[in-house]
Amino acid sequence: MRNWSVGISVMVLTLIFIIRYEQSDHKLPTNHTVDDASIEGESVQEPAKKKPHFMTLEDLDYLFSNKRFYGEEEDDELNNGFLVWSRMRPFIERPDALPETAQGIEEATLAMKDLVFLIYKEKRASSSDMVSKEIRRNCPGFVAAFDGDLSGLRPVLELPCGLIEGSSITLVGIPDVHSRSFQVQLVGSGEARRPIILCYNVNFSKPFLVQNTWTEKLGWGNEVRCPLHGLVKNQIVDDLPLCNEQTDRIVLEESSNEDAVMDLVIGNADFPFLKGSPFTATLWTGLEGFHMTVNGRHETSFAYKEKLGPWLVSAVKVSGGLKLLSASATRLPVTDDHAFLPIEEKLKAPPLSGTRIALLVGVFSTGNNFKRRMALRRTWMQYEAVRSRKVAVRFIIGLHTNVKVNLEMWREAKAYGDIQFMPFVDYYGLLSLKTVALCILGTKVIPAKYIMKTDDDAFVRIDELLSSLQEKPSNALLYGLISFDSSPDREQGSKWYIRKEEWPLDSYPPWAHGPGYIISHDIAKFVVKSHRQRDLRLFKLEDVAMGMWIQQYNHIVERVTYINDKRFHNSGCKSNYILVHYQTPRLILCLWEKLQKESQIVCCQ
Ligand SMILES: *[C@@H]1O[C@H](CO)[C@@H](O)[C@H](O)[C@H]1NC(C)=O
Ligand SMILES: CC(=O)N[C@H]1CO[C@H](CO)[C@@H](O)[C@@H]1O
Repeated sequence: MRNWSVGISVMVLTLIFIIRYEQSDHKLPTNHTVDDASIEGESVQEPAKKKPHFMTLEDLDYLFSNKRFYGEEEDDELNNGFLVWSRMRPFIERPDALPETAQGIEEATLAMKDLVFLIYKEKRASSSDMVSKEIRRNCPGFVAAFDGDLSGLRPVLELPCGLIEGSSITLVGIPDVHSRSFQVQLVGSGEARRPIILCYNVNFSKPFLVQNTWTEKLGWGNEVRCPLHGLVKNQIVDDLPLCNEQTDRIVLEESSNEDAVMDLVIGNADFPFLKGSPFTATLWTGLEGFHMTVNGRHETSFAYKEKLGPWLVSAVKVSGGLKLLSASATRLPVTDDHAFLPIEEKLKAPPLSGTRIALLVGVFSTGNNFKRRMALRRTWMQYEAVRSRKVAVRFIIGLHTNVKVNLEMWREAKAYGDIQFMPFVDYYGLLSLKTVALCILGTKVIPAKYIMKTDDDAFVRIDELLSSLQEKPSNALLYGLISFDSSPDREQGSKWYIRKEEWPLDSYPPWAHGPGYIISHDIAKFVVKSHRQRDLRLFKLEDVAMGMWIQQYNHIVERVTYINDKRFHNSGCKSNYILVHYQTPRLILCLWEKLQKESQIVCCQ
């Protein structure tokens, strides 16, 4: 009886929500990735493309309007994760917005709608005792497919929660004896024409390997071809060359006679793939790019392209002249089971007191970095100053394009209360919007004397930082590892490449390195106010952008203090640190243990 009434009330509420949404001149919600029986009956049409619609808190309220269903308590949880969301609107809708903004907002709006559908679906399933395993196990740590499952066009592997640094995909197969080529593709999620985050093409005609990306908007990117053709010879990704030297040698031995080339291929062990011979190929994700190992030898590397990071991958496709024997992916992002297990009280963010705190730390993170966030919660977020609310730590996260990742983040936000969602998808080019969001958070929501920006792979010694801050000015301060004399990277293709239109001058003003810097409250206030008045430019490198904004502040106040401290390490670790960067979750736990058990400020390797 009870189940019945819950089911009906869900249907009624869903209908009300659809009607209200229709009336409010918004795009109708569609079930992009979720099939929901109660929606499928409706005839839903995609309206023509409009200017991206910023989803306001009011819109979110529509989506979550259903207090009777969720209960007041969950409604608060909703609001807790969206404290900056609606305040971001004026900063996002400016005409000189960063290039990725429109796409970022549009995709986030769709992602939010998909998420609401999934939450409805889950609630309904659990209230009618049909809790499905599929919903519970959103993010598997390992997926595999063997022989029988591997035919046809559908992806050979689905990766619902993307890849993280250290994930790997292993394919075992045999190129056909008459194969001309075969391809492995890592595709993203989203609309019908999914982006290709890596297309790996093995071509036997020459032979060569080609790596590239594809998006609907930009088409194919700049390919990397092995054997290399001169030019980019010395480029490295995560300390690895773009192509294996032995593969490169094929070019030198190459003959103009096609038959001779064919003989060479079949008999030449220097090309990693041989027709008719089984291979084991492992594609793994580093910090900077994808790497391919074939039969135990590193063959190729490919730097991640902007907006096409490994976290966006949602499936592996294989095509061409190849018999695939097995495919598997391991070390995928998994979550703690926050939704179903009791949460340790000490891991939850202490409630806000409302009074001004000493320090707010904003940790820039991204959707599927579940492990990294848990590592911080268990380590430096346990400092007494954090537990006693003198310091607050919040993760600043954009939405993901995959609904399952968003659902996991949603659960995580509810469980720990330390996540602030951004109204856009987490593209690298939008990082400085997060910086603005952090300034809003530290001035309007959690007022703090100092505001710090850091990353989810950094370890911060909060105690040492606080005592160090004690003797620093309370106003007009930038504190961290400061670059006083640096210039824009004009090398096309570099991750830091800056066009003249973005920054015409030959040097940057002083700026502090992104893994960890601290600003005083007045600077944050200035940043928020001046952005609202559009007096400040947006710039895609968030740490340099902060330096530019502070320089402008300095024109007004003429007394900004820049304090450089070499104990902030922006790459790697050195003992007696305040902050270290590029630390894996395992290293973060190790650093904490060394501090706790041995009172030693030393690195772990
Ligand atoms: C393989 O290379 C040949 C010669 O360069 C080219 O004509 C052919 O289109 C390539 N095949 C694929 C699938 O890329
Ligand atoms: C309205 C709409 O988009 N419906 C889709 C919901 O999802 C199913 C399965 O994924 C599709 O077949 C429907 O077209």
